[in-house]
Amino acid sequence: MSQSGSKIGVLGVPMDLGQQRRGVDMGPSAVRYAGLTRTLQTLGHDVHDLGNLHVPVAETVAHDPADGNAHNARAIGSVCRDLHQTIRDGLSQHGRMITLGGDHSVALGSISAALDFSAGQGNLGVLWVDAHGDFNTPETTPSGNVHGMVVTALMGRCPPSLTIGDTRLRADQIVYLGVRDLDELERAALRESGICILTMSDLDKHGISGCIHMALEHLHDATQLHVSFDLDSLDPSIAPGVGTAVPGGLSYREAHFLMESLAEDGRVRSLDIVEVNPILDVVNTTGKIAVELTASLFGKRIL
Ligand SMILES: [Mn+2]
Repeated sequence: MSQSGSKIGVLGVPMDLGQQRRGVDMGPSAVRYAGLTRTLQTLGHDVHDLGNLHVPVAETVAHDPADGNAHNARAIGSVCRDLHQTIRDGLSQHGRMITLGGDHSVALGSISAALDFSAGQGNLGVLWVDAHGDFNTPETTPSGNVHGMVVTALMGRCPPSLTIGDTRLRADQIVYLGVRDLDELERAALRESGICILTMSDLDKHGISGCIHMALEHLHDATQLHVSFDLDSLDPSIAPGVGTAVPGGLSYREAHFLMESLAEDGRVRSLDIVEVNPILDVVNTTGKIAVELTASLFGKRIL
């Protein structure tokens, strides 16, 4: 990803059905307003903004008893099937795709697309950068929010309404970074999952450089990488505009060093920027940091 002059597609998904705080549907606008396209163009990239995918307004989505403990699952699944198709087409056409959320449930569409896209030609690795595990199921969730069930759904452990595309994510294909807040049953499930999880404690112990080394070592077989970046992975002091802020997150430089290292690695083909909530933000601080980190991922260097 460090090479300039490559094509990049950008797709907004104003999704707020996966959680209960209003405002995250304006995330794509906040990140565009902070200068995403201009910043990537400055780095020499050919940026194609595909606009926003249609997402029904929360107030118009009727409660569906069939969703059970996964609120809005059918509506979210329907949007994410459209998203899946658009990202698959986008990866073929532009080579690299950025998905602007919206809440983290959009990763159901973007990652399932990257999985199907890579299935014919190699192996996908996923770096899940998040304060949370997003590893609940309708059986374990304390909230019923689908943005907390995304990884389990990608692995095929959630109902069919949330199971998208043909390829299921395997435990060995994903690495978590930045984790510091897990629900009780979710923690037990993650411990048993065999997934490589680098918590904030691991970061304290090994440093960001050590953690990135471990993550990339774990994903060394992958021919292409997907980065799913939840802005709540950052410390709330530098990214206040998120729905579920947790103290003790990644620092400004740790996050940039991660993105710079991934740029150097060169395998990232797709990125999610999720959970930016301008209503909870302070003068678009979180939108701006999302753009700066995306620039680092796409080749911006200090020297
Ligand atoms: Mn998340």
